[in-house]
Amino acid sequence: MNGEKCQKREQIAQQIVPAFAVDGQLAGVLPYGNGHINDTFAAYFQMNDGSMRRTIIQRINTDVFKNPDELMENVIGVTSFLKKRILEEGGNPERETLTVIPTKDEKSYMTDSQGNCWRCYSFVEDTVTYQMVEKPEDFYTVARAFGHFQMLLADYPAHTLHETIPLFHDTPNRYRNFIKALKEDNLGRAANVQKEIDFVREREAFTHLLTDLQKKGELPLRVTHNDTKLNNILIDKATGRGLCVIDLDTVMPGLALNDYGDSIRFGASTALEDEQDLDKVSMDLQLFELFTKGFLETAGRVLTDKEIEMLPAGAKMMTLECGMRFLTDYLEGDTYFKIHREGHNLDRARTQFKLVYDMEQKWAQMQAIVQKYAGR
Ligand code: ADP
Ligand code: GN1
Ligand code: MG
Repeated sequence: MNGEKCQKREQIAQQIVPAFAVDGQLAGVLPYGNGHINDTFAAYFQMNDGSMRRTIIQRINTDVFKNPDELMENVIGVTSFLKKRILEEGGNPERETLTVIPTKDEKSYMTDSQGNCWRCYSFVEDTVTYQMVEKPEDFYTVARAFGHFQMLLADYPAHTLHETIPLFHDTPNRYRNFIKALKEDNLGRAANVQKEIDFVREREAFTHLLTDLQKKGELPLRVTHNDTKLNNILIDKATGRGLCVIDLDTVMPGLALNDYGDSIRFGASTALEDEQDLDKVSMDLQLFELFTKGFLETAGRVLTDKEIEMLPAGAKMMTLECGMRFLTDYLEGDTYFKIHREGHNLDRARTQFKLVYDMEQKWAQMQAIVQKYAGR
């Protein structure tokens, strides 16, 4: 661990953790998880009876989430609502959704002397997150959990939710941002990536498909998660089941297709999101089928015929959009997504475009699978 990281852990232990209402003696702080946006740590506590307990301590990325008060209001609203619904169903609200641990003065987050915002969650123990599906059948239970999450939030008062990132899945707007970054080309990187630029430009018309249908009233807005990748669900170690949907920062009104699509983008891939050997990257039809089955068994009851018909388009849209976002960030000098090596965002963009291409080759099979589980 480098000096800067050690200093940060020291600062978190001395200034951040003591602000939260957690019992026990702080024993240490370690970096945790693989998110691209927030800085996540696990804080370990020694309890009076000698046992250890840990909590999640997270620095909220306020470059991305500009209004932490509104963000935390959403998180508290959604988790409180989910806890009631989970209890009604006979589930365990401590494990099946996030629990915000307040500060000692009963705030949902604290601000440190440098203006950084920090929050604390209970650690959901005996769970694991994956960067890739390990056992195919797990992906089916993940689909059920994301579908179920959407079902549970179907009656959530959508008008009370703040829009934490404006135009988050407005794909035509993402395309415009990409063109702007390309025109500015502040780092002179565009010349390296002509093939990727052409790939995106050829698909401009497609970027409008779902937003146009929504504007025409043919696709409904629902309360959705908007970031349903596999590492945003905690999987129960004992049962292999999708247990707890996390990373609730982008819960906002959106399209059900985007939640379905983002899960396919990440979880139905045969390779990691940043794989450099593109021969390894494809969209696995078996995983696509398992996810489609699980999602339609749970969320399918409320989806309209049009939504079901458009599921493959949701998968392609989220993959193309994410690829555009990675490429835009590469052109802009890697200011949004955390990177861990040079060209990291470009590697990520390339895997997404390879997946889009592969979906285009498998389009008829994807549609047939969706119809097989449409159940009507
Ligand atoms: P980011 O927005 O950066 O993706 P997340 O909220 O998804 O941040 O957290 C990053 C990682 O930390 C998750 O992928 C998961 O592995 C882990 N994590 C987050 N919250 C919890 C929790 N309450 N219990 C256990 N692990 C968690
Ligand atoms: C980010 O926060 P995280 O790592 O779960 C991003 C998603 C992207 C994803 C790509 C708020 O998700 O939109 O799809 O990276 N989250 C935000 O892996 O921008
Ligand atoms: Mg995450």
